[in-house]
Amino acid sequence: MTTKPTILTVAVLALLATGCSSSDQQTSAEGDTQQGSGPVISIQEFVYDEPESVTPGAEVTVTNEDSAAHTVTADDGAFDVTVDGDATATFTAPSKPGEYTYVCDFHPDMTGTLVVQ
Ligand SMILES: [Cu+2]
Repeated sequence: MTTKPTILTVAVLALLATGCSSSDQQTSAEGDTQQGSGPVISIQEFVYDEPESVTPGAEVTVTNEDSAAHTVTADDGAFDVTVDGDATATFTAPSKPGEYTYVCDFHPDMTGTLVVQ
């Protein structure tokens, strides 16, 4: 019974060595850079904290620090995204410049304005 564990150990070590030699690190580094540079709407205690403006067609990240789910729903339907509690979501800003008022579907008192320019 001593040979089988030895063979398994060698196999696992070989797999680990293969995984370490891949180029995964480059891919993840690029992804982190893109995420960090985009506009963010953060939601905390049922209040939107929005950027001054975003560029047309920008990917907007929505971070929800509440335990309750919220939505970012444009009054004219230009965008609509649901963000679960303690979660993050993204949506694409309208391509047409303007001021887009939005509301939370679940909490009508939550309102904001997305300025696209
Ligand atoms: Cu809400």
